[in-house]
Amino acid sequence: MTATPERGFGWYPGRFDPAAQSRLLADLKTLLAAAPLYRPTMPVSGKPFSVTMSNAGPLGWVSDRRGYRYQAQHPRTGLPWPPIPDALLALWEALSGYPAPPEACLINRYDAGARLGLHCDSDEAARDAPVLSVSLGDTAVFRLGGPSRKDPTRSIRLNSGDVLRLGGASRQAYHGIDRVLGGSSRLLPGGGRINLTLRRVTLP
Ligand code: MD6
Ligand code: FE
Repeated sequence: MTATPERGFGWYPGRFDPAAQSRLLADLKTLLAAAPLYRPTMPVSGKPFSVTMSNAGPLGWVSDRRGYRYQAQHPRTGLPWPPIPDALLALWEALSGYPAPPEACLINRYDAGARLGLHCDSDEAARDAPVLSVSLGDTAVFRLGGPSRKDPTRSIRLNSGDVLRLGGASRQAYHGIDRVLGGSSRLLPGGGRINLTLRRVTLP
């Protein structure tokens, strides 16, 4: 036995039902009023991301010319990130199999044409904790590969309310968003997609 199954890869279609999605969206609206979405830039090149971002929790993931890192303050407002909504803390309790709470909830917003290149989440010291994600709004074409960029990949359609866990071996797997299917959900006014990723950053 090498992996604990409940901490490995998991895909939970419709884990949040439509009512729970609406409640979570209401929480996000309040949260984003305090910590507005902003457009980060790539390290070195300074190229803007096609997604806009914000965070909740004691730490937030940020990217700028100086690199990728976690920090306690919103880079535009200078204020601490708002707390992680209770529904997401409960999700982590239920599905992470990890003995300590998440410290960061990265909020990615995809408007028309936005995508996310193939990457590995590797800026966390707690690489033994899974990363959990919640999808809201339009369906995304998620690409999942292996630990090497050249490994074969498969494609997963993430619908509104779906939860994904990258844990165990899949924690080191390359993944990204190829595209978002416009008009596939009516949850977000004006369309688009929001993805929330819950991470443990520091070793408990
Ligand atoms: C997204 N998700 O769904 C991007 N990372 O928009 C991720 O990059 C991700 O869904 C780690 C674990 C789960 C994820
Ligand atoms: Fe990721």
